[in-house]
This record gives sequence, structure tokens and C-alpha cells, in this order.
Amino acid sequence: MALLTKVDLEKIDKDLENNIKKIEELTKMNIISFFESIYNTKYKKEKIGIIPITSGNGIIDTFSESILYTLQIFNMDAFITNQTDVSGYYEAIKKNADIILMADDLTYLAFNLNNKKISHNQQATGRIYSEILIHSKIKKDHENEKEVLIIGVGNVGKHAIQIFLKNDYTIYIFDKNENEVKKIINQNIKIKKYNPKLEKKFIKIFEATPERDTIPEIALTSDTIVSTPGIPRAISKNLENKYNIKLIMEPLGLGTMSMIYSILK
Ligand code: PYL
Ligand code: MG
Repeated sequence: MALLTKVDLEKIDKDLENNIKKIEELTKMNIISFFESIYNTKYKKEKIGIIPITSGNGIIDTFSESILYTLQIFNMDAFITNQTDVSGYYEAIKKNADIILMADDLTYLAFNLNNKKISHNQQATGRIYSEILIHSKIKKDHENEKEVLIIGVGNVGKHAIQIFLKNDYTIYIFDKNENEVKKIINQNIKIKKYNPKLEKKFIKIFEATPERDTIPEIALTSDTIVSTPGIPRAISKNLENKYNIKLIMEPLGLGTMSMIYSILK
């Protein structure tokens, strides 16, 4: 999985502000109500401890601070431990954290000590970016509302497929890894291999790959909504402008909020 860099996180305040506004416009819901409705949970002042972890590639500059910033704009009671790793864990427990947030290079988790619920960033990210597309109100006359193009069927894309299947979508998938695509389309009749040559248009596109510009122009229409946690960006600025794409793309905050709401009571 691609590791975030300080550069990816440097505009997280603007990114969160812009994406929250777009999500509220698309879903016609207040963002908090949107999160609550997905998991049927409510935030009740749980104390959240963020623990910097030095393993593997080590601490990512502003990673913990970006998480703290996100939780604070949602008025959550959060803190970053002064210590890292095991000492940081000890410090968080001594400071009565109800929820622990920490990430090494493979796993970014949220754990609720009270109800023992745990969430994984890849699952929570696949969930939130899919739900945004599912709950987007679009113009009536679109025949293919319950169709989605999913580009990238890695760990995040795989979770997205499950969410769309649960919502009875027809899913077109594309990935460089042909074997992976074959395995997945054999799972379910509602999952089809995307073929750009058919020049099919999509109003809903989900992308989660570590490559840039992965969305083919031929799939775009003027109303297309692109929902992507993928870094670098899945669609160029000029295509975004040319088709007036509604782009939901933010590096860490939305996935973090999804993790938190998934483990509340
Ligand atoms: C959770 C992000 C989303 C995309 N890639 C994932 C990533 O970069 N994971 C690595 C996170 C390492 C954090 C570091 C720290 O600062 O505590 N151990
Ligand atoms: Mg990408």
C-alpha cells in the first residue's frame, strides 16, 4: 500500500472543507448525519488517543497532527500522546482514552476499548467513498444510476465492491492485474469486466489505485461523480474541468471519520 507523505497532507484543511461541502451538496445531508446514518452510531464524547508509531518507514511528518485536526473539526475529544509506540499506548490508557488510533506501514486501526470494536482504514475507506456515491442524489433521467465503474480492485476496491453489491449495483471493474479481475468477476454475475472499447458512460466512478490518471476520458459524462481515496489523483485537473466532474478526493480525514463512526455504539 502506498504510504502518505507530508506533501499529500499539507492541504488537508482545505481538502476536508471542500470535500465536506461537496458531500453535503451531493447527499443533501449534513456530514455528521451522513456518518451517523451509515453506521447507525452516534459520537458521545468518547476520548480518542492518537499514538505515533515509529516502526517500518517511521513516523510520517504531520500524519498524527492531520488526524487530530480532522477529529477536532468534528468537535471530538482527541489528543496525540507525547510518547510513541508502546509507551504511547501506555500513556493513552493512563489518560483514559476510550478509543485508540494508530498506524504502522500496513495497518491503520481504530480500537474502542469499551465495546472491543475495531476498524481498519482500508475497509472504512472503501465503505465511506462508496456510500458517498450510493447516497448521491443525481438528475432523474440517468438510466445508469445503479451502475458504478470501480478502478483498482486492491484491498480498498474489494471492500467497495461488497458495499455496491449489498446495494444491488451492477459493477464494472478495471485493474491492471488481469488475474485478480478474472477471480472477482467469477464471484458474482453483477460484477462485469470494464471494456473501454464499448465507450460506456458512467455517472458514478470509484477509484482506489496508487497510480495517477487512471480514469479513461471515454467513461466520463458531464454529471460524473468521481469518488477516490487514491493518491496520486485519479483524474487530471483538465479532465475534471472539461467535464465539470464532481470529485470527492481527500487524503486521510474521511477515512479516519469512517473508522471512528464504525466503532461507536
Ligand atoms: C493510512 C494511510 C492512507 C494511505 N496510506 C496509509 C499510510 O500512509 N499508512 C502508513 C501510516 C504510517 C504512520 C506512521 C506514524 O506517523 O505514526 N507510523
Ligand atoms: Mg490513483
